[in-house]
Amino acid sequence: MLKKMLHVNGVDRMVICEQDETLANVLRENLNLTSVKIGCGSGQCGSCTVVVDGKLKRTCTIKMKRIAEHTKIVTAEGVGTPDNLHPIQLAWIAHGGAQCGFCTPGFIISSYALLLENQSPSREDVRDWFQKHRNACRCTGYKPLVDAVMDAAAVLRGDKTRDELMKDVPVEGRILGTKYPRPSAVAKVTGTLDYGADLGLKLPAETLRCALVQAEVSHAKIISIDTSEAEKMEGVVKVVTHKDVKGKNRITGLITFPSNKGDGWDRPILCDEKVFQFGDAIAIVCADTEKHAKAAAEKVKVELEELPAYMSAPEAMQDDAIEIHPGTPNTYFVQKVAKGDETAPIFKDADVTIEGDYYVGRQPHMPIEPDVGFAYRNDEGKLVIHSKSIGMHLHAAMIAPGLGEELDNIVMVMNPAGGTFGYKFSPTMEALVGVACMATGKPVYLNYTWYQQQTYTGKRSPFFMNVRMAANNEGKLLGMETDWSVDHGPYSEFGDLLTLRGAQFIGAGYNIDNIRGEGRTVCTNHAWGSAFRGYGSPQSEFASEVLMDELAEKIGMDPLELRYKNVYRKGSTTPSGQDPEVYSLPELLDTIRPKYEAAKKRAAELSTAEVKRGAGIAIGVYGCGLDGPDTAEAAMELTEDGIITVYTTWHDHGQGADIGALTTAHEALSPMGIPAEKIRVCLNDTSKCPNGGPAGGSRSQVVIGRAIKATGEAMVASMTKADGSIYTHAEMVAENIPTRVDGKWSAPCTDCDENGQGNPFACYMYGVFLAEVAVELATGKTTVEKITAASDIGTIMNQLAVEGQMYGGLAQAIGLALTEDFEDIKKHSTMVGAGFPYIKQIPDDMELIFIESKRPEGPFGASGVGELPLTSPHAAIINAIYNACGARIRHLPARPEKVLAELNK
Ligand code: MCN
Ligand code: FES
Ligand code: FES
Repeated sequence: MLKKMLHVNGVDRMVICEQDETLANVLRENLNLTSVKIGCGSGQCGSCTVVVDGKLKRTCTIKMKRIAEHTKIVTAEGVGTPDNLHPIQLAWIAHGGAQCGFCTPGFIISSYALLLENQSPSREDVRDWFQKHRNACRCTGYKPLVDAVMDAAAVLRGDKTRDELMKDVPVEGRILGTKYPRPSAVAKVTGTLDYGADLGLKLPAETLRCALVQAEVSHAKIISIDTSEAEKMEGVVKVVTHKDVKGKNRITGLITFPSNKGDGWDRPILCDEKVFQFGDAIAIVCADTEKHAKAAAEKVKVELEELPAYMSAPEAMQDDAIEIHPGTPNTYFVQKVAKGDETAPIFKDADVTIEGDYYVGRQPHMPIEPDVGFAYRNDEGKLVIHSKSIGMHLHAAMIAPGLGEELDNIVMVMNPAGGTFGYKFSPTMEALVGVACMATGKPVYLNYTWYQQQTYTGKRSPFFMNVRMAANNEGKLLGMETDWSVDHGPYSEFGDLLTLRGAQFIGAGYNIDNIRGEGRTVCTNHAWGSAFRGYGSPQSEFASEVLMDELAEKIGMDPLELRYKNVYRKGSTTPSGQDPEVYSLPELLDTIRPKYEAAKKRAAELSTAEVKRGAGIAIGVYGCGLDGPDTAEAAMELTEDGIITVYTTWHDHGQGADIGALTTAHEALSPMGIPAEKIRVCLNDTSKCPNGGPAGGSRSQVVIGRAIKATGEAMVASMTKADGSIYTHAEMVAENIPTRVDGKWSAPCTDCDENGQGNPFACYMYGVFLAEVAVELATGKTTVEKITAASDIGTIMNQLAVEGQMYGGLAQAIGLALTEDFEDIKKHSTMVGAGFPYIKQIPDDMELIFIESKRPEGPFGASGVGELPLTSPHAAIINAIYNACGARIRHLPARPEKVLAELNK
């Protein structure tokens, strides 16, 4: 142990700790400075950054023995406070720099150090600084962060006032369509918002800390599990195995379609008979400290008989492959698509046909915050589970039978989350902490390392696709044939639904009268398939958007004009036969056309013998909602203090559920003129919130938005007197008028049938993406120089939220196109190894253009936005690479060696 005096945020603080403890842990645990976040834990993300003796340091890798007595430390808490914000924090709010906010304190302190050194940085200086100091953000696409630093610098220099900085924030009146900051912004920029790991430090002392015993092979039979040595280790209270699970020990995958050959009960909470994938949980050690739990986990002996591991769909589909779940074929679901006439004769007679094989792989979500959760019994005896769940009611139903706990006896709470991007549509650790709490009778806490986050949470499911198109010489599409295999990993969770996305979105955006195709869901031993932003559309539309470019070349048409000829207009139908609710693609293409022409000209001018430039486009379409009559419920309550609280489960990944719910409620309540400050949102607790449904499929603004609107209208009706004046709370109570009202909305939609035909979504999002790239011929390295996105997401409810969604999604699309992967479990288990896009990989030049076609079914005309920027921009990038240098990439990511190999062909 050592004792040191540190000078922290202007005062001397004494710390007593182990020699080998990290500075990050000491700041967090000994000094309660929880603005210091632990993301990667290995110096790759910058979320633990503080200023140490005037220099920026990532504290997760610094041992206390290297810290000198009286070292001066500044953390985000020392930069500004909620009632005295520093200009950097204010600028972060003004530019919507904090989405999930997990990276925010690290960026703020990094900017603070930069501005101490350089009061007038250029944008490139700021970008170089964040790159050098490894400040990583997964939500914002970085551009708003550079905007914020530039503005903060101007305020610090005296070139701008604080009021000028906040000029776009309305102080009264309507907030719809403005840059009104999200309610959580101040807590995020000051580092005072408690995420799961911060709450973990504040749990009762008796809370047990958990460590997992995990499989290190991908497929095996379990012969025995010996916990005897581990049980004797210091501090260990219990080693929990499948034998301690009261219920079925399975998480149900909630099979959507009856033709699915599985029963959905395929995912063990704790492995009993078999290991199905690398990282599968076999036991949970519960101990007094995390260190003791981890040490004991090493001592659990698991005897395994390894089985052949099928690490891709084609491998698992081989005739001699054994069944991964005995009794269920590895190909367990088939989805057909049949629209219009048979396609074989059309292909036979068509002027032009074209065919391509495409692959979009196992993109990892890579939130900066690793998965974290805890569980306890409340005073009513209910099992309360806190996690990053973005589907609390859904997850309770998925885990209750496995735990052996009545559904009514489970309360789910969502902690503030540092990004999920969809992986939390699956339960991850909810059942694990539930089991551990039930088996020990104590509160329990579990925090994954970033390595566990990467290797043991779901990933985007790879699609292996073959697509054929037939057209006439004028470029009119006549027919399409598709075939796709979905590698869904070992667990069935929504795998059938994902497979349906191939039927709905290969060829989306174009009026194709005749389609035939078949897709299938395949069980493999690689990482289980969970939802990921875009959910099937980035795979599906990659195939059709790259093939459209290939078709344009074959016909001799410009790729934009070929698209223009075929996009949805009145009378067109989607691949599932639905009438699109608005027809904005021609206008979006018209908007992009001059920019595309300019981009092609720029590319020709700037290309050199060594570096070729090019421009490419793609259209993107995605539906907002869960298929069919997707439903959400909400409630509102007026309390004595005059506050109206909105209750629903609009789960906040980081996208801005709070600002979405607030803006929608404020607009719905506008006949009463209630100021936004008088509306509170409560979104994260199933014991308080009616079921709004999960935050997937960019559904919340549309579906929950409509439920909030309906509730608001009911509230206005209740609170308005006959003479038009408004009741106070006391008057309502006196007159026995209920102060709480409920509201609900169901989409007027139908599920798709066995041929993929139906009206699954009430609203869609539409976009056209233009990418400009530079390809180094010697290395094959591609740089995205600029992205322009023209989008129609209906009415913009909040400008900061929408722009933030677009920038962040575009950055993820660049990652998907060029670097991101989780194929190689070893190599891709770190942020750097998996191709996480840092700031210099993302262009500062991103241009957003919006048209706002009011959606008939959307609340106040709004559609969704979250997934639009990850539908197809990666296809635009791949098309731009071809335009630049003639290398046609059909297999993502387009890492330099792949581009080089194509160039050398
Ligand atoms: N919005 C708006 N105007 C519109 C549409 C939306 O202002 N016309 C706002 C909404 O109020 C909300 C945000 O934009 O703040 C996204 O709304 P919506 O498209 O309805 O999506 P959801 O709220 O259902 O969010 C989920 C969606 C999905 S499916 C994933 S995955 C995702 C995403 O949004 N994961 C994210 N965005 C993310 N952003 C961050 N920072 N982190 C994630 O993990
Ligand atoms: Fe320290 Fe990532 S750099 S937690
Ligand atoms: Fe940067 Fe979420 S706001 S990681």
